[in-house]
Amino acid sequence: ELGWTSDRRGYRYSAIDPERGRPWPAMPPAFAGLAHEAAAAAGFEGFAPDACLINRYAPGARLSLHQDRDERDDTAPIVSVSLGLPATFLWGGQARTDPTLKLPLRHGDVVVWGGADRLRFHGVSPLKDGSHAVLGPQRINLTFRRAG
Ligand code: MD6
Ligand code: FE
Repeated sequence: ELGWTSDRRGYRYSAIDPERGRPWPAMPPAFAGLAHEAAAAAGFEGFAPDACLINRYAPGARLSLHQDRDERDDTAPIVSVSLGLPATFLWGGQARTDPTLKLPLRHGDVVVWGGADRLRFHGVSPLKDGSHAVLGPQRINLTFRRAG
């Protein structure tokens, strides 16, 4: 229902894909179901994502420490699915300068965060060189959100 867009006016969630001038493709039910079940397993019942951001990381790419705070509903968790090359997830605190845990993420891993931890700082260390048996020299991360 919603996708992350950027233009001269800045960044925001939008119901229209600006490249096609049409609504985004529907979330595959299997993906929405996986996100719902992963959230429930982590204690967040009733998660119904309306957005899935897809980020591709090539070797060397990183994601600096940040908070996910562009979603209207911050009572809903974030569900993050990692595919392809392994990565190190940085799990910080409520302040940018808090110490970070380093969590290895491998193909198929799912991370859920929400509740009191919903706005924790987090990021991804620079991806190491390599090639994944299925996806080749890349990592793909899906994050499911309740954005609207
Ligand atoms: C990850 N991704 O790739 C963590 N945040 O493991 C994120 O923290 C993230 O993929 C905001 C927007 C897109 C993302
Ligand atoms: Fe994030």
